[in-house]
Amino acid sequence: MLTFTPLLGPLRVEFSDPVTLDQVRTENSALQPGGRFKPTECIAQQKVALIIPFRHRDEHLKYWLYYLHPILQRQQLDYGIYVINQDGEDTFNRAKLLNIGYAEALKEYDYDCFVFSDVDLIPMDDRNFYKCYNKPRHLSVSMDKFGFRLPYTQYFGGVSSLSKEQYLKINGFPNNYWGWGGEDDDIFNRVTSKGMSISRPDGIIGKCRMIRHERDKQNDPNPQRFDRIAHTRETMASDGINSLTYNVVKIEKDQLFTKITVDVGKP
Ligand SMILES: [Mn+2]
Repeated sequence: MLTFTPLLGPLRVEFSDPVTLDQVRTENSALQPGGRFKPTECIAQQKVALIIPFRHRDEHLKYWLYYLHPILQRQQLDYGIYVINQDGEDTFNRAKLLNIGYAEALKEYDYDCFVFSDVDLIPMDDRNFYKCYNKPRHLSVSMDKFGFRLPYTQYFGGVSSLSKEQYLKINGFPNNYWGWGGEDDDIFNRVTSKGMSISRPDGIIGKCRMIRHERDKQNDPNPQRFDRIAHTRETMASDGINSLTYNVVKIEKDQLFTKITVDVGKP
């Protein structure tokens, strides 16, 4: 007899019904504190840390947790959820928050795979495995926002996964992209300049929905992004996980996630 739920394939995803954290907690009673889960029927192939860069998006986080926890459990992953919350109101730095998530998750557990996800992106098919592959993987390939297709071939934004080995090979992510845009292209450049290519699910399995929202405050398009992207090859050896500095302000353990509030500095 199966005591776990098998994969369902295509999923209904919508953001009209209200969701409360208490409801999500009740529906995910098998979780350990900090949003940790491990299958009981088998030994998971990978230990996966899910890293979410965050600020003022509690409404989106509720939906993310509501949809993702059951999916990740059906995928039989040994996983933990890390919400990396940028303290203060200075300019947002997504890629630096991702680096911090990598570093902080490894302080807790011997993760070998890292899935980096925006808080407002929900997969529409649970065959889209939130795990690592033999190449860095782009998971959000077919977003409703872009008419369910890639905005451009090199697009690596939204949701991606890298094994620890792949992440270290590219020296992690850039720390100096302040504001919106470019850091995902820089990461793509890091991957290809180290001789790797990316893998993707097909456009059906890779469908996902983005929760509609206004542009955040203190996250205006970064005017330096084009110049920075043009120089990834020269800068990546000295800017990355090997140069990461930050201060942890607070660590909170919810049943559904670990929230780490950090001071990332300013431009
Ligand atoms: Mn968005």
